[in-house]
Amino acid sequence: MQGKNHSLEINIFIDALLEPSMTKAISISKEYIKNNEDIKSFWEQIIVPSMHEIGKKWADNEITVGEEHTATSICQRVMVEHYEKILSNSAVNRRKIIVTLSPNELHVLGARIVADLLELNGYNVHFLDSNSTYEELLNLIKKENIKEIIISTTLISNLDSTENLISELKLALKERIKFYVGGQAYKANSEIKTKADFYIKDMDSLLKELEKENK
Ligand code: B12
Repeated sequence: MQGKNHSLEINIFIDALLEPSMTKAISISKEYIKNNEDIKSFWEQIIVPSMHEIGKKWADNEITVGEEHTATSICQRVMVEHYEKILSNSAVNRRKIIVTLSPNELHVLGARIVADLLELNGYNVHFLDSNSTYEELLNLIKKENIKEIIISTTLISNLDSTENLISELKLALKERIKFYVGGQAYKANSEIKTKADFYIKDMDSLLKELEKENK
């Protein structure tokens, strides 16, 4: 399914999200996903553009915030439907990584996609959403001896809190930890550094960078 024009599938998927029909959304994904490669393609080529389109419809007052919420839940449910396949690849190379969100960031789907695709590539991912506290994050880093942390940020207004979080963690941890940041908040200005070690523009670049760092 990769390398083709996905506009038809995107439109059908958006219709299922807005109907809303969980059953239709799941069956569209099952029809599309025949192997592990298709998981990455479905997450990136169907779910991401569909949710971005949902965002435009919300901004244009064509749909309500409730419909936006429902669309997110359906996407999360679709992703869970295929999680067993993802898990069968996870922890193959056993490198532990934390994927988390900036403080106050409620947009969880992008981070979840990043986490799933890292697991699909053999990483052992610990996922912390924005309900987690700073202490929980710090304890997990220490307990699991984490060396790499990925932070996803959607709202530009959350960039300052991201910078504070990274500064505090760097101060609190004696060991050298690498921070990788990305997400929509950086799209307008990739020069924003938020004291992270790397700004990464997409999933393929993240996988390359992680590999390079650990050679
Ligand atoms: C669903 C949604 C919500 C839901 C989120 C529910 C949930 N549990 O996630 C709810 C209703 C809570 C919500 C709330 C708000 N939202 Co909202 N939301 C969206 C919407 C429609 C979809 C988000 C999504 O899932 N996108 C799909 C994901 C998969 O894509 P992604 O985030 O881009 O992730 C990909 C890449 O960016 C990348 N990536 C992400 N992180 C990282 C990290 C690294 C290291 C790397 C390499 C890559 C990477 O990988 C992903 C896969 O390719 C977007 C529209 C949009 N453009 O995304 C608006 C949108 C993000 N929201 C917006 C706004 C304004 C808000 C609110 C401020 C509204 C309000 N006034 O209350 C609040 C803020 C809440 C908060 N504090 O976070 C604006 C943001 C504008 C801006 N530029 O700041 C958007 C763009 C809508 C719009 N068109 O205006 N929202």
